Amino acid sequence: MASNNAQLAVIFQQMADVNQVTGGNRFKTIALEKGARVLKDFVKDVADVEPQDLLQVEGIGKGIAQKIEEFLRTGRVLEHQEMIDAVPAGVLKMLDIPGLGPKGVAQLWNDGGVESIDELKQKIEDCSLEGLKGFGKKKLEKLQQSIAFAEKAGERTNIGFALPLALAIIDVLKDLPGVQQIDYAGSLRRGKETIGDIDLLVGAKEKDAARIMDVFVGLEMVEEVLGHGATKSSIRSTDDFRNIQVDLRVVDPKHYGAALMYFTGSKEHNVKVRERALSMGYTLNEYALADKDDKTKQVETKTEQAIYRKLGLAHIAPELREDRGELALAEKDDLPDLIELKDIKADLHTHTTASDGRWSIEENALAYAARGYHTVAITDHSKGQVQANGLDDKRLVRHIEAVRKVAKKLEGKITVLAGSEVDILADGSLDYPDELLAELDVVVASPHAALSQESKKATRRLLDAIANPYVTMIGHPTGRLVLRREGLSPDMEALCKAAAGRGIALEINANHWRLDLRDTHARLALEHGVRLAINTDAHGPADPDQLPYGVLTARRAGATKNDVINCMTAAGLKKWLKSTRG
Ligand code: DGT
Ligand code: CA
Ligand code: CA
Ligand code: ZN
Repeated sequence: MASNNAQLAVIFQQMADVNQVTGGNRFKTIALEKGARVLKDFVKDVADVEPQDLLQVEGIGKGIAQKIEEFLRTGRVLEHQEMIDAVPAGVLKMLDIPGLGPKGVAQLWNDGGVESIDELKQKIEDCSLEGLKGFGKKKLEKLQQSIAFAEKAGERTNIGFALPLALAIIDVLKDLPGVQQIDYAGSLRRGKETIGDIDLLVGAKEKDAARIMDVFVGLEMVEEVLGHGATKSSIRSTDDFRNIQVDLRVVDPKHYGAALMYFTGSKEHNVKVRERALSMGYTLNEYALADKDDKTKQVETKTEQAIYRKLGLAHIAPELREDRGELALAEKDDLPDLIELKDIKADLHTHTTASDGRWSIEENALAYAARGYHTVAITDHSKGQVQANGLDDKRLVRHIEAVRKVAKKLEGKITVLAGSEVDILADGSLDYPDELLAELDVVVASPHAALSQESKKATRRLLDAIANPYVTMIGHPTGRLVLRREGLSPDMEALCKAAAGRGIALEINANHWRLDLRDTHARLALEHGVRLAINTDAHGPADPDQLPYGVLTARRAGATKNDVINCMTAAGLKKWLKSTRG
């Protein structure tokens, strides 16, 4: 997503939230939310669109267009800042509590006199919110859990926020004079689902370092400079970029490989590599692999490859550097040939305006055709998802016809499959009868409700879904939301065994809020011979861009393209889908 669009989407969403908290005009909230959604999905950067063309875009009215224009001209929206200034900062922070929402925040603030998360915790504790409308005992207990979960999540951020920020900064720095190499390192390079801070590394000569640092701390996305030194500086990014800490280190290009290896981590991986180096008569630090007895004798410094090679190891992909047995595999040259983004040729879990998506069947399919995919499955929600406009049995029948019609029209361009994301109800039954599921090419069965069910019940529920003969895969099996919701904790081993037995797939939902299966679960699935699916669950045009997060998660699990059904050829996929129907 272009960063102007992303920033504006955040601004409009925040304005919509604050407007609700302050009891502002309802239509204004709707217009702002719509603006935020449209911008999120807008493929072109708004800066490249003529003002009069902007007004032609569905969902962008005069008010929104004026604010976009103001932002492009001044870098901010004045009304946005005024709105934020009018509400106590602690009240705004309460908007981040999962499951509360702007209306709840307004209620707590106006009628409960709560002005911060700490106050809220205190008042729940001493029962002084008793009798507050809409906040019964159960609701308050849930709230308490959400706050505790959010606190445990601490200062980490989703990879989906960290990666775009890192790329935006690199985009500016890479062209500065003297910059010979530049990479993001740390947990971001390892593709972890959450990031503590971003570690950037630049290879440049000492004489160029000061100027590079000056540009870095002066970037427009900088809110606060935490440190400004000759070879290391740290900043905290603005609200629009989620206040993420970014460290930048400049090293001499001669030491770049050793430094990149060191700052990529993980710490645990580094420890194992260093032990190996010592046992072979070397020392290893962020400058060099050197002779143990004479440290001035640097053996390798320039590239990671060379250092690993000297240590008798094949190059280990960053995603595998977690001390999960990768050294033993590298020693035998037995590392998996990890899946890459370009291997993905199908998306098997997508939505359209038939349920809660923001594009038509044809718009969806054409977008995937343009990406070079050979297949897309249309999998709208089932009737249990009332808030998502899920399809009842009758509507599904008509929807299948509509999908078949588009499929026919686009024959030769892309294969469009008729599917459903059918709800796995709390008791393990599916939201459509088998006769209806039999009409579909792809059945993604997913849990959406009752996500705090105890583990045994959750296992039973998911096992029942796996046993259904029409199910192609389980979608986002735990229903967790990264840093927001714990989700189900089923016996993953039992699910993997059952899925392997049925020959069906388990999904890695690539959306950065989900990443479900998570890396360790996906690894377990592979150990049991279960095929993985990597789907984006796209609801609109910007969502297919979530794919990298799913692929990184699969790489962390050690997946090759042969493990992932989305990498099959069109014919291979067709055959595999058939095989799931016994
Ligand atoms: P994060 O930021 O919490 O998501 O995780 P990382 O892995 O990015 O950790 P961070 O930012 O503290 O440090 C970046 C890398 O630098 C880390 O992965 C390994 C390396 N590193 C940092 N401190 C140490 C240390 O004390 N010992 C070793 N061996 N490596 C370290
Ligand atoms: Ca880090
Ligand atoms: Ca760091
Ligand atoms: Zn979905």
